[in-house]
Amino acid sequence: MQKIRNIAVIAHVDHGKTTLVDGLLEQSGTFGDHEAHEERAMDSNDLEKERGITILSKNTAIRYKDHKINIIDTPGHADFGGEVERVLKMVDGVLVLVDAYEGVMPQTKFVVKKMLALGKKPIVVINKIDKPSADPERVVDEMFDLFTQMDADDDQLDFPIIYAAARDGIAKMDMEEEDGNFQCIFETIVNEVPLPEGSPDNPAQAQVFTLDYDNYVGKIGISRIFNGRLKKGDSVKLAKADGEMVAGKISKLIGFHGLNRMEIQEAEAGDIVAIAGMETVDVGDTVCDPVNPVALDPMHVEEPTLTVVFSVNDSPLAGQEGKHVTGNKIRERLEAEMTTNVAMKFEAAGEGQFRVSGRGELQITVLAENMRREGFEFGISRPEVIVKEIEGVKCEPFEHLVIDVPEDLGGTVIERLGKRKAEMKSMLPMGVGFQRIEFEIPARGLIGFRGQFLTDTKGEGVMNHSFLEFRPYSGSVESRQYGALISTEKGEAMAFSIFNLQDRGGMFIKPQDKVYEGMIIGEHSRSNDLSVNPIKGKAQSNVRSSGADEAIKLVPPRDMNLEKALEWIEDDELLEVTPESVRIRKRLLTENERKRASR
Ligand SMILES: Nc1nc2c(ncn2[C@@H]2O[C@H](COP(=O)(O)OP(=O)(O)OP(=O)(O)O)[C@@H](O)[C@H]2O)c(=O)[nH]1
Ligand SMILES: [Mg+2]
Repeated sequence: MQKIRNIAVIAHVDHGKTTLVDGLLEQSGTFGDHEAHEERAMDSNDLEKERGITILSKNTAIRYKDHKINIIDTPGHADFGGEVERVLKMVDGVLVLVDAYEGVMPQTKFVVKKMLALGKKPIVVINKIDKPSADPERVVDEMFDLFTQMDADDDQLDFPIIYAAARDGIAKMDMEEEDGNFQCIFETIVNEVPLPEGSPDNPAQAQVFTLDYDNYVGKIGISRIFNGRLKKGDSVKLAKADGEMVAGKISKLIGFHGLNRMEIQEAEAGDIVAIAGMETVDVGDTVCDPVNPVALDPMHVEEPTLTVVFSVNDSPLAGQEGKHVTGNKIRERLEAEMTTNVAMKFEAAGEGQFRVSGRGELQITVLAENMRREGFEFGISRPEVIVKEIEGVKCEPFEHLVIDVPEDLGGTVIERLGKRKAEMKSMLPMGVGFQRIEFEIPARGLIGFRGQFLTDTKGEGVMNHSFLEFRPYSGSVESRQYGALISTEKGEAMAFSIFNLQDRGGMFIKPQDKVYEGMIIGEHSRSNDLSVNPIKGKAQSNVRSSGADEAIKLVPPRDMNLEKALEWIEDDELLEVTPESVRIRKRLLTENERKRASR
């Protein structure tokens, strides 16, 4: 039997997980001498590269001496927290990273709690010790406090600590020591992480924790083998969550090494492999011995907390920029998404309307962004939190929110959050004129808050939140304070009119942008909506001289990307998303319709 160690890398967003995995691949010699690779090589899909975040957990394997170490890199963003929980069941130990300045953040708490509850062996990595503001001692204390609060057992509390600058390939076991390389990380993994339990001689049991899709072999289940052996061509039984047993055959077995996947003939207990050949495979399913099938405990999939409605685009500009515009196309695409993305749910919600639920705005934005890149055009409604009844009480999701703000702005932010039903939990100085304030807040109160927060803190504030639990409904919360500037005309926006409208509020459009009646072209500086004409040329001259037009000095428009726009809209508004544009509109396009509806 091989000497295998299975570990997951977990942390708050941006604390350096993927960078650390790069270093582990590099320093174990897994990349090979001449293999070119990009920074954060595991963040392999386009959106991950562009945004610099991990969206999907991914696994790799390295060799260290005569050990094979399977490593699963997980996403740190709270919206993808459900992934982390599933991944944790597949490993025997974890590297918990924490930024040497930022310290314990909401998602650190979330992942540490799950990891401890599952009885995993932690190795704490205090990362980014190179930062001038780094305070490793304070952060170690914070981690001890966190582990104690979360009922770590004695063995878990006795965690090894590694100090690292992952980006520079530096690590050491003591801050007083000279900088070393990752040798100490490999040694700690090999010495501290328990060997996998289970035996190759037992009947086969492998559990699927991630799905993948390949055009040639179809659906693939990435699985940890807990018992037995799996061979290419084996007949197996697939145990589903509902107890059903489906007969199947392993058409292909795929192993991992570094950034490569290769076909293998056989794998045994303890290892992590990809299994192809079973179209009905789902996350949590057990691939079992056909004669003696025993299912493993099903996996708990976190429930969605947020929902939006995707709809067929019915704006006056519909069909001009996208390839796929019909309800059928949108439905097919959403259905395909749900076959591999277990954290999201989807249901039809009327003619050309589809309710899509997930763990947060980012998860929904990532799906929408992928779809527009594939040529889709569609509308999206304002995100709503999912309210559910628990023991007869109406409950809604609550979040743990941490903000870091310049000291003189704390008051403003606290007041703002108070109106959104946030309850302050603590306030601490953070050095260099900043303070850290923690809150518990209904998720509803956070919708649309980020933009306001950045304005209030002049872009200097940092906010982080992660899901806490469902709690009784907290009554109404304050939402957007400003009205919309709504176009009354269809045509192309003129610089001259935009110039004249600038006093009314912040503009979202620039000259020559297409507009239509009912489209929102800016944020009014007052609370009411205002109808305006953005296509009026310069007075007294019917010649729209573009030369003269360009000479006007305009404030650059506010960049309303998909995420910002989604946060901004209200219930009576919609986003219009196409491969080329993100427009904001009123659901009801004419003023008459809106008046009638408001009566
Ligand atoms: N100064 C410093 N920066 C680092 C270090 N390690 C990583 N970074 C930077 O931190 C940023 C985030 O790194 P990632 O590796 O993407 O972080 P992550 O934890 O994988 O992030 P998510 O997957 O999105 O949760 C990048 O800009 C890295 O270059 C370090 O040791 N020192
Ligand atoms: Mg990452």
